[in-house]
Amino acid sequence: MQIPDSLIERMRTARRVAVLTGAGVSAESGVPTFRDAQTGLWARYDPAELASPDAFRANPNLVWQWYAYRRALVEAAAPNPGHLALADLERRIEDFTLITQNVDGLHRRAGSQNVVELHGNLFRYRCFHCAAPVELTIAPQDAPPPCPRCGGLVRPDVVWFGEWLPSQAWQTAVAAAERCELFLCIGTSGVVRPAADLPLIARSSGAYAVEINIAPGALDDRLDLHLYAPSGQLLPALMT
Ligand code: BV8
Ligand code: ZN
Repeated sequence: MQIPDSLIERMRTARRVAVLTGAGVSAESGVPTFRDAQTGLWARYDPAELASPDAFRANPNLVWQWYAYRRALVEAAAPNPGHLALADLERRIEDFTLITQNVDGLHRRAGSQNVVELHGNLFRYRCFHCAAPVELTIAPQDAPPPCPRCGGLVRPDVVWFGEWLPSQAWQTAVAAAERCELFLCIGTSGVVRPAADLPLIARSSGAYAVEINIAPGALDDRLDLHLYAPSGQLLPALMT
């Protein structure tokens, strides 16, 4: 993959950088992306159907088992060179914000410190009824445990479709997109909003916006540069 010298130069000189990642950055860690056919048991369910409050209300055990399955996948996975390259980039850039749609926690495991989790985290829990945070040392496999505070059902602390993003995370992400001079949009289909608006907010605020993906998607032709290669290979090359 030939990386344009102009981008290498921007990476060398940029002082304010924001990055948005999607499921594609975890693909090379063996974590299926949202729109890949989920393997095995989950091939017949549409993830967007499971990741919703209605699905949890209708069938809490099924939704809970889907997240238990995904936690097991992530626990067996390791950060890949793409995650590690982004952690390295954070150490080099004075004003660096890593914004992720992913809920797998792999950026933090790779050493990234300042991670804005727009959609929550698989390994955090809260009560579906009273919203109290819930600590689980061992998460049960087959059904949600009861909330210690109100007896309601415990849910994963992730943002489901139709739910608002955590306002602090969203405000931090928009502020970073508005002030950055270089915006990297990596491994996302650019379908889910409002996250997908961030590269456009950055570009309209004067940033140079780059997409890194293995194939064109919803963001195609809307950013300044589109590089098509696996992020686990391209990001380390970008950091040299
Ligand atoms: C909200 C947590 C306000 C849960 C997730 C019309 C307009 C605007 C909005 C909407 C609309 N219709 C509906 C909406 C709202 C909806 C939405 O955007 N729907 C979409 C489907 C149209 N958004 C919401 O509901 C959001 N909330 O809008 O609140 C509101 C309030 C009330 C009522 C209405 C609105 C909340 C969205 C958050 C949903 N939660 N995750 C969980 O994970 O279980 S989103 C989920 O999708 C994951 O977080 C995932 O990360 C995310 C986005 O997907 P991607 O990350 O892009 O992953 P995907 O599989 O799609 O693509 C992978 C990409 O990687 C591909 O491009 C592939 O080519 C690439 N790739 C693969 N391998 C590699 C690679 N790239 C590089 N290297 C590789 N090796
Ligand atoms: Zn409760």
